[in-house]
Amino acid sequence: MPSFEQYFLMNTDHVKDYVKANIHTFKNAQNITCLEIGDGNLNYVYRVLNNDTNDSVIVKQAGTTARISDEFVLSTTRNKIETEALILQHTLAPGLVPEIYLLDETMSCCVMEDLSHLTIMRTALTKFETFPNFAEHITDFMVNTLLRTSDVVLNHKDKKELVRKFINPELCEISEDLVFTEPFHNQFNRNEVTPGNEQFVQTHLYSNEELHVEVAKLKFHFMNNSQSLLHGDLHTGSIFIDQNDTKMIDPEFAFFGPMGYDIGNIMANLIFAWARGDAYEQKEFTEWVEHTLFDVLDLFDTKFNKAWDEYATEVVAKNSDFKQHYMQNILKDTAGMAGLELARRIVGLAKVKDITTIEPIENRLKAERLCLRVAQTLILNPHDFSHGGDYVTALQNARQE
Ligand code: SR1
Ligand code: MG
Repeated sequence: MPSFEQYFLMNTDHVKDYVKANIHTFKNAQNITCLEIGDGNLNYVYRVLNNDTNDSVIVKQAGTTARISDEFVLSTTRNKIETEALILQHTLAPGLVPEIYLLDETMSCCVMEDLSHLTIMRTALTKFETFPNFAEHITDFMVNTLLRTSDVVLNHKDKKELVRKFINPELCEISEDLVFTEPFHNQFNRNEVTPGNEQFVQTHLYSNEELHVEVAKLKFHFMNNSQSLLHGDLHTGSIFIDQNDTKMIDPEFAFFGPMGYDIGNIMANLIFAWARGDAYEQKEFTEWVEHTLFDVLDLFDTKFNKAWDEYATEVVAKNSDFKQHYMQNILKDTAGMAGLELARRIVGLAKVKDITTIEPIENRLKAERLCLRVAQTLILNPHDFSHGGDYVTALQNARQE
């Protein structure tokens, strides 16, 4: 058995030994199964099952490059950031993230609660499944993790310590490139525009100077506003779900940035689900998505206001006009960031199954153009999006164009 005292990338046999050596419920296990189940772009994820007791755990290990492409050479310390984010989020939003059993900084891995009885939300949405508790759960998660890591609530020195702890330059660079830069310029060789939409992308993204200015503002806002501890990659592939539970996973992109980035990612990924539902004429499903878009933003607003009154410690924040100003800025950021996520997942390196699996191709092209039209509206007119209903109206308008 390897000693696990020096980092190496484990295979399934190593992971079995690792769990036996480190997790007491597996210590004497004779009959262990281990499967690599990761489908993300960066890391390796193993499900380890003790067949005699039915105990199971997840082991997640960071490699030295991203799975999606060797071009991304990354420090394996990202696993520590992810695990520490999950530990903090667990205290702020209990029940909404997996429980961590072990963080191993040498092996750049963690062991956590097995959530494989749940489904990845994006996979379920592509089958037009709906989730009645999603809006409640995601808004509980976002209000608690975002507001309660901001200067509104935290002692400012403690908050600065956390900002330092969660400095995450490599993963932030990926977002700065893939979300804020490459989708809007055609000189980067990582974009992939679906044949048939080249001219549309040229006009609406690559040659759109007015859009470029707003994107630049959003990029600098992302890099320079350490407002809250973000999940940093809060899309529907980072959520496990069923009819009762919702669990947010994979915060390896966590860092202190503008709250609107997380909220905007959720809104954009619901829009991808809507666009797919629309392409397949799934009326009941698209209506559920519309209600959810509506509820996510409006519940966030209501709960955030309530939590502010309960948790704010900053003296100057105990002022209702300031609170309103703060919320208006979050909603404006949310719209802009949602627009960026919509654009980058259509033309950039990391796409989404909701759209890429739409057939026939004409319908995919149409859904992509719809997403890009909504993206443009969100980025250029973020002040027009202060309610969930404004997103639904934008979708319906873009559908008519
Ligand atoms: C190189 S990583 C590509 C994308 O996958 C992650 O989930 C993030 O969304 C990132 O932008
Ligand atoms: Mg991920």
